[in-house]
Amino acid sequence: MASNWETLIDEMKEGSIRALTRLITRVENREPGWMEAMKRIFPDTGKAQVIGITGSPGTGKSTLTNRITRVLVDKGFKVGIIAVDPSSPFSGGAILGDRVRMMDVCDLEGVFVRSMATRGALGGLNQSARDVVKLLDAFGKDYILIETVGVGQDEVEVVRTADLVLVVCIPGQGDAVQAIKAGIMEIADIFVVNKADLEGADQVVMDIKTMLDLDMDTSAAKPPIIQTIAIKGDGIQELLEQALVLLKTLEKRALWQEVRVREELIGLVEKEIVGLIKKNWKKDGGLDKAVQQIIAREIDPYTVVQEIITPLVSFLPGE
Ligand SMILES: Nc1nc2c(ncn2[C@@H]2O[C@H](COP(=O)(O)OP(=O)(O)OP(=O)(O)O)[C@@H](O)[C@H]2O)c(=O)[nH]1
Ligand SMILES: [Mg+2]
Repeated sequence: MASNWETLIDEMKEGSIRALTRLITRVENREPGWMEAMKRIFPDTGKAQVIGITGSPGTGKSTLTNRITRVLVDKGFKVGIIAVDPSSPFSGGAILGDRVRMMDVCDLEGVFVRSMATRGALGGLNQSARDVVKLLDAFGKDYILIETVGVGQDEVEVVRTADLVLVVCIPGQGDAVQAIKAGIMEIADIFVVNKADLEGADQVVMDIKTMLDLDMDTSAAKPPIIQTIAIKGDGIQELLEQALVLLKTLEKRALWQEVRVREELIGLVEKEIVGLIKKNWKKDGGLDKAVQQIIAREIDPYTVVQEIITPLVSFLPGE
């Protein structure tokens, strides 16, 4: 491992925010040695609790995140925030920094905010978020909040793996119904009906209750529904109390741990093996040759794939 990785990790462990920021960027960019670096960091992870905050655009997720952060900081906790920016379909990149600036808690002692683009992450959004969570965890954050817009599979995947998921709805947008459509209904541990100062908040609560009652699984505990007015801070204490209680009691946490580790492992292996094959295959012109041979019908793609896979199988770990 390049020695500057080591220096960065040491500095990060001593509390350097600059080192943390650089580590995140370098791991996100998959700079050589990133895996060695993550290996060194892994023993210091597993302590932070991760809360996902999702919902339709403009429901007040950032305002809630700010409020929750303030309460946690007041309680003496250190908080990391990951704000996932939807990438513009035109530029392919994100409006990076915008979200970070929106977070008025950036300057609070013990708070670290990181923006992340939905696209462009070399390791994939999901893995990138997992890497950042680990880095923040190792840095000593007690709570990590991940804000994502609840549209699009990638964003939903990211919050899904949080220890606790808040799904934010607001009155007057049929958001409760939208939530089901986006498939985020199932992942909610708590429903937050924000903008309760607006007309129709009670109706949204009723809608959510109705939907939950339709759920066939009557044995499962229903997620609480909490009304908030994030701009004023109303309901935030109650929300957080419920969240902390659930975090302590959720069986999901243990179950998820297994699912998460499994998914992460398979995801990493997939990415690495494919990357390795591509790199080596291209290097000696083997890929070009195979393409030409297939076009000339001298060989079929299936044989080519089997030729690659077969020798691999004997090296795969067994039980
Ligand atoms: N009336 C009212 N407005 C609110 C409340 N909470 C947030 N807002 C406003 O709603 C708008 C959107 O708030 P954000 O916190 O940026 O919402 P968001 O869900 O993070 O938005 P995106 O990240 O763009 O999806 C802002 O103008 C907030 O001031 C609330 O409780 N009541
Ligand atoms: Mg936001």
